Amino acid sequence: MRDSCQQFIDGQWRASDGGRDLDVVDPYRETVIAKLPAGNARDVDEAVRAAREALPAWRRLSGEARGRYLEGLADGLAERHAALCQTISLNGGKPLAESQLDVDDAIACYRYYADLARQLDARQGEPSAQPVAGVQIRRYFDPVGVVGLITPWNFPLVTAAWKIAPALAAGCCIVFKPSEVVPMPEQAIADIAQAIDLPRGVLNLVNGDGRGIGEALTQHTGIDKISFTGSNPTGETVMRVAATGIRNVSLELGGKSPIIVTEDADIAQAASLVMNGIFANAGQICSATSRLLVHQAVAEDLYAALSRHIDALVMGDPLDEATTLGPLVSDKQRTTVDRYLAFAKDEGLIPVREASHREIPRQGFFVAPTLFRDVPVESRLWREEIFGPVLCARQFASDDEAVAVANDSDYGLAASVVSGGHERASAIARHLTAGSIWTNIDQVAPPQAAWGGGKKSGIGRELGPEGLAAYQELKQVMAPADT
Ligand code: TXE
Repeated sequence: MRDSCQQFIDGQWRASDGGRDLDVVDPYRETVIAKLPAGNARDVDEAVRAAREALPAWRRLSGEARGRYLEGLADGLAERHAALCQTISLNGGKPLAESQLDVDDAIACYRYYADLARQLDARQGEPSAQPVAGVQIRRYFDPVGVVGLITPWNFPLVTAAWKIAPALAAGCCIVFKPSEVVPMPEQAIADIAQAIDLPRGVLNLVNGDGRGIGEALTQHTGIDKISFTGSNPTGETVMRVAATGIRNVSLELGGKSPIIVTEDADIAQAASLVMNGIFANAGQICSATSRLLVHQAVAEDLYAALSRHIDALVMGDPLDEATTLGPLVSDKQRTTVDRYLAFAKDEGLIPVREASHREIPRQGFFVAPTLFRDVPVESRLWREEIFGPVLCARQFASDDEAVAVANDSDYGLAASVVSGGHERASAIARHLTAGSIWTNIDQVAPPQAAWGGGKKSGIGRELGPEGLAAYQELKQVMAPADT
């Protein structure tokens, strides 16, 4: 880990003049582990200028060459694997096994887009698949330009990789603002960029919070596109600000994803999938399946199995390999989740596992894992993203009812179906409104498969070929057919 973060601009780490220091906190020990020297609007300005200067050469480079740099970023992360896992767990409160996923998935993402970058060379100038008599149409995939990337704290390396890798593959130059809550792991990306001699200005990193740096970045007219992952209110602000100058946006926002368990499901498998869907990363996942819809015939069996699993969760030091449920990322996030538990009391919700049944570690921003049953669809806990280890359940009598209740949500990011028969699971999935649906499988998010959702879950897709297209402008060159 770097002792102190600075700003990485034009290929160099440099100190900010007049920036503020922000506390970086270990959410388990509740101690300040670093001071983050936040940048200021001047740093953003210089980072944008460096990115604009680097753009002409970077976009002209072959996809093959850009792919080599992306492999270099992946190799750099792989070399730092163990240290990064420690840093992610220390700064973010994730159990070590989950931090490993963050690093592994980020590496896989850089390698995947290295491949797509290489394939891009052969695709430039491809004939259109829609022939027009007498006209030859050739398609080119140009980079969008200079992009501002803003990420949250819940998967620091993965959310960064989902943006940085396709942006570089497409030929864009970057100004990246990591979350101020978990900024330590992301500094490695700039270190690696420097170590592999990524051309100056192609990737710039400016530290700071939303007010200081996020706003300066979204407002900067030298930025052609903003890609943002975070909360809905901030997403709305980003979109509003990007309207000035008609700048492009991609938004990956919240979710309130359902998991449907039918009466023919294997209860042991269902319990495991439900547990992973809501308690991984202490529920701080945009795709967390926080609404359980279980067929009334097997509801009691499933609740009993879930209670046993919840009992077996080990809350403790994220750096201890035995820990399976870490603290929430911050005191602020714990307060948010506690507020929802207070709403639950006011609403008279029935906990299957009472928070008081579990002893919470004395230190750390912990919230006890909680399961509410028979939650009315009007409940705030059923409708709003909580982003904590809180599962709301209700029963259904038919698949049609399950689908209707699942789709009755402001969000449309993800969903899960657990069923005895694959055809039945697929039929239910076919009628759900969500970007990613898992049937009888954990929440896998391979780089090959597009990620994103409709309704208030955002705009656009990350990952897959669509994730690359998000950083490209399609250019069509037309000529007489005989040329
Ligand atoms: O998000 P913010 P927070 C949801 C989740 C959580 C809630 C709040 O429900 O409880 O959001 O989390 C930057 N202009 N998600 O407060 O504020 C900020 O510095 C530009 C879901 O952490 O949206 C950080 O880098 N940028 C989500 C990033 O936006 C601004 C993951 C996210 O912060 C800005 C995280 C501004 N005006 C939280 N204000 C998911 N989709 O997975 C802040 N930022």
